[in-house]
Amino acid sequence: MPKRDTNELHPLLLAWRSGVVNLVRTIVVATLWLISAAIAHAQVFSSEFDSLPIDEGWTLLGESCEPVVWLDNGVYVQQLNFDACPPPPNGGTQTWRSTIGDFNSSATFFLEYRAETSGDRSEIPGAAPTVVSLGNLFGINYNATMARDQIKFLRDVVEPILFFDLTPDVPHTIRLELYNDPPPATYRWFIDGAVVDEGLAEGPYPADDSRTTWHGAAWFLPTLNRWHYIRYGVIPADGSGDFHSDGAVDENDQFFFEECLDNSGVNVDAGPGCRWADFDGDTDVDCDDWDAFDAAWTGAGNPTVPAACFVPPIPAASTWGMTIMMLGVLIAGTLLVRRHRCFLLCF
Ligand SMILES: [Ca+2]
Ligand SMILES: [Ca+2]
Ligand SMILES: [Ca+2]
Ligand SMILES: [Ca+2]
Repeated sequence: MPKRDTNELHPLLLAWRSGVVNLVRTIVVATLWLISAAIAHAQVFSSEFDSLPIDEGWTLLGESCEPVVWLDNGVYVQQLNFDACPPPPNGGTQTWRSTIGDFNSSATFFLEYRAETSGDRSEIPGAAPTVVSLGNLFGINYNATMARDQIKFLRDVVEPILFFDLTPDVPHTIRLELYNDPPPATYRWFIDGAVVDEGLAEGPYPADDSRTTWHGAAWFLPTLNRWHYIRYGVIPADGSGDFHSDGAVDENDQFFFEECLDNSGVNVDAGPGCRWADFDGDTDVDCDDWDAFDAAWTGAGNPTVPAACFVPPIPAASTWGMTIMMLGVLIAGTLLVRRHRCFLLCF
């Protein structure tokens, strides 16, 4: 059958076909834009525990002996004991996981978490009371097991195991930074902002089916674990104001900027997790940095000024004039009233 010449198609059919092509093109462009926007915004994953882990992107890997959990003002609490399955060992546990394959081939990567636990250091050999680990199926493993007053870092089964004492009964910020490119890949562990271990890594990470796992457990003793946040992703550029490395300085960054500001101030080192917020590179995050953050703002409108950096507006010259005139009128009025009283009462 001879092919029909397009020119023979009815003008209405041609218009309809052109409309469909344009619609498909628009949908494809919009979809690609949305995908690129999602990827761009996914440079940092943050779980702040304003809601339950399941609602913040974590998958429950397993639990046992009826862990009791709740949220407490942005903190996820795990109460793990032996009530449901006595006697020890091996009481309550709860384990959460997330794949981090989106960050494969990243030049840099960090994981930072803030937590506090009542669990005893004697629990550490039993992978308790808290564990955070990064690993994959090819042997790379970064593992932090934290108790009330001690933490153990395990980088691989063949590497030295490191123990550090911790101040008990306060939350601690644990941070791992990985530098993959340029090679050779290196790692750096921090406790509360201070480097405690660094060196050559086994290889670039994340790579090859990577995942992060966090876990609470009661081995021989009960524990109360308080998880403040867990964040990971690409290390944001120093002084960029762009926590998520998404090219925008907006309300998504402001929460983290204000956290840095609250924990720092003039000449107080803000720590490795806040280098991106330190615009002038003097290690602190103060109101000078806020001014730079404000100037770099690309979000809608203007950012809300943090209370620490709020400066009341100075009255304009005309306002000063009005104020002085009103004060003069008040003083004159007071003097007149006094004289009037004296005229009536003083004779
Ligand atoms: Ca929190
Ligand atoms: Ca940003
Ligand atoms: Ca400063
Ligand atoms: Ca600064």
